[in-house]
Amino acid sequence: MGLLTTLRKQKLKDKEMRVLMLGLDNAGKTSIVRYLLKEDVLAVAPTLGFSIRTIAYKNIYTLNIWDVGGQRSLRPFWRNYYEKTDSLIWVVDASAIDRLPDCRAELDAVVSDDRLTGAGLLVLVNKIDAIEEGDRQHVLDVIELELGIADIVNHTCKVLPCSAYTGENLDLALDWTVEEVRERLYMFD
Ligand code: G3D
Repeated sequence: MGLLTTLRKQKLKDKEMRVLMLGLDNAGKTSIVRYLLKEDVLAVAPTLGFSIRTIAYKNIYTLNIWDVGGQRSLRPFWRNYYEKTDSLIWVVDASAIDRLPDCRAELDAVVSDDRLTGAGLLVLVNKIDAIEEGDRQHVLDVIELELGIADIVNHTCKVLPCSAYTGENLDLALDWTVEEVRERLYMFD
């Protein structure tokens, strides 16, 4: 067992997980965290650096969520947050299809960084409330295709539509994240 795995397992025994939340600016990262913390989602202001928010998951695990600003000028600094990440959440704006090429380029760079190898990857397609019911599957298919999700092989990956406004699928997002980390780290027992 490698040193990194040992350290991560120790952290898991301490019941702590480090979750890095990234994506382009305006995707809804801060709003999602605010929803999960039962804070007023409509009171968000742009994240100008990063913030660490702590979520107690089912009174068992403590999730430290690193919400890092996604403005172009901040993206070169993302790599400073990779170390010790257990799980990655990538947030995409379902209503900003025109930004998918930019989103893909950034996601490609993130998932191919060695420091994140092995971390689970949850792609949250946020603002799904803004898409007509009948168009949702099509929008999800386009996003999966444009982001090249099928080509991501070095991360266990899941795509979930969600909304920080309605809370749709956000409990499921946490469940998946925690379960993926738990299964992966205990696999070495
Ligand atoms: P960021 O942290 O990724 O930069 P924010 O994104 O959380 O600051 O959200 C950016 C804008 O998107 C905010 O609107 C916010 O209210 C809106 N938003 C976030 N999540 C959702 C969602 O699920 N559905 C919809 N319809 N809008 C959402 P403003 O107007 O403040 O820029």
